[in-house]
Amino acid sequence: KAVRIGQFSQTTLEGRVLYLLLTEKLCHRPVGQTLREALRAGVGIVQIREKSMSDRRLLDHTRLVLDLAHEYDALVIMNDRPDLATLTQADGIHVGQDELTIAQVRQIAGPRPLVGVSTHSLQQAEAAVIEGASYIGVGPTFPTTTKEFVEYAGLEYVREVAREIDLPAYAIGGITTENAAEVVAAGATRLAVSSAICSAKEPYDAANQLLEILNGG
Ligand code: TZP
Repeated sequence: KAVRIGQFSQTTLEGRVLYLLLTEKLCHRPVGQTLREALRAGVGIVQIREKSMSDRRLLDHTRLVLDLAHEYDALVIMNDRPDLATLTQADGIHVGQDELTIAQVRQIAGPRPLVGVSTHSLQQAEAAVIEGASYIGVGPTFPTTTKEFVEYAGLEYVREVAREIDLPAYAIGGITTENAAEVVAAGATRLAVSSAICSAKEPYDAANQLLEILNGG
């Protein structure tokens, strides 16, 4: 479903409360199987996050992920690659604070795709709103081995965003089936995870449990 927001035509994120950052190397099972199980459980957004694939492989991988995700009506976001997102007609692009700005991403990819931004402070979240982000990542909430950080924004930042920011916001960083309830109690209504699903022995069960927690179960 597409809605018009200013000059941008955007796909709504309504109901897409669980976001999977898919990284092949983190997967306990073959990546396609991991993804299918996560989608079957109800993951609504998948980010392709591959730091060491050649562009050719990444293009092939993206096409496979797009086919599978769209079968389940999920969206596919490319980490940091507006060029490849445009070539593959992916649904969106995600950038960090040190990567291209939203305006630069739009110059390359045009008005169609979603553009998400990682934020680590309220000031960055407010800037993302002003710059026209489609959604923000909010973290890191807990220590994680998936990415190196010097500082953790923690649950306090989740609380601040819940109070102050009116944009789809995904808490991220070290979130697991064990601690997700604390994040939801702090006000998160959306979660983004990588290892909690990718590295799980049963990705379907992990995604299902996270969704139950998000839905108050
Ligand atoms: N950005 C903030 S935390 C993070 C990224 C990409 C890693 C999330 O991975 P995990 O395994 O869910 O901690």
